[in-house]
Amino acid sequence: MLDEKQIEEIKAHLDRAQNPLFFFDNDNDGLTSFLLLRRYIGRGKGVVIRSFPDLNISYYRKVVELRPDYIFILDKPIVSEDFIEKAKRDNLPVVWIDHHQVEKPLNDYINYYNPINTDGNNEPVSYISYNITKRKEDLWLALIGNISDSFMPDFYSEFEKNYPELGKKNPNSAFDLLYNSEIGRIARILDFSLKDSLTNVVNMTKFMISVKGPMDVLEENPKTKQILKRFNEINYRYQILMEKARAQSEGKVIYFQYGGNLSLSASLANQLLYEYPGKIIVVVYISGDVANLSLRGGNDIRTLTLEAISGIEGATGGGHKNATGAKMSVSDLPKFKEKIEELVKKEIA
Ligand SMILES: [Mn+2]
Repeated sequence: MLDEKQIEEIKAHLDRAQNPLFFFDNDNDGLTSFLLLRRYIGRGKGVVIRSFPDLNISYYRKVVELRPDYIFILDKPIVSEDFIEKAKRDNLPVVWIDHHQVEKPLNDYINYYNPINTDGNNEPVSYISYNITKRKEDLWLALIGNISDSFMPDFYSEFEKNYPELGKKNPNSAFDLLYNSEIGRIARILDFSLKDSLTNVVNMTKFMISVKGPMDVLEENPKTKQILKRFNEINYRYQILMEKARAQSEGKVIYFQYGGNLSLSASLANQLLYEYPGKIIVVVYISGDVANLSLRGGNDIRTLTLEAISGIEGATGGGHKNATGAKMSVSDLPKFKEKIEELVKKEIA
């Protein structure tokens, strides 16, 4: 976790920012981090980052368009050097809060906060954000971000006391809550609503900035209609993919490949890991010539991922010790699959 001094520094940045622009990662940890900070200071705009693996230079157009006096970047492991250079030239302070393990060095210009560099732990950015804002009425949002990133926060008992009907008694893990409780259902609704069109994501974000409590997300009304509709559509497709993936779960490595116009890899990989603990999960989404992968399982999936892509030209990958992503050309997939099998075998021996 960040230390007291770092938390105070971030608070001071937020206080100084009159018109901040928040860039956040395209998942529940990124979304709820933004919501926690935005609801705390009551001003600023948010932009979801859909470029992978970095926040790329094309997003600087939002800075030009919205003319912020501060840039906050949440839950994104890489920011393009051009983006930072432009911010520096425009004299815009950049505050970057992340929890991914990344290779140094970073540009000195950035105010960079990462718990890994403080005490070695990697609590989600939503956990850090909650510890900055400490707004009790937003505890449920923080919990959604945390369990979506497979993290069980120390404030769960407080949540359960306030919302006994949404939680679960003595959950085994964060994912136990994600898949087997009402707050988990709300988390899954938000996760899929991030996969809607940009216009609908903007509307969802606006709704979430002023939402009173978790029950408001579940209630069907004009404001939640599109969110719930999108959830039902995607969940239908998602359940079919889960069934297909379960059907190929015999080996130590569950390798599941699919296509279509929607990537659900991170969600699929998380649920497969929950249902098949001890296995190595590789979920591959194919879009044209490009394969996007989500990997889970084992003691250190990060090392395994990096080793498996090391011989493949143009492949990128990284993330956490327990969850990674990778990207490569479709033609390199057989080689990658073989390498994974080989590495996993070696580890067993
Ligand atoms: Mn994230």
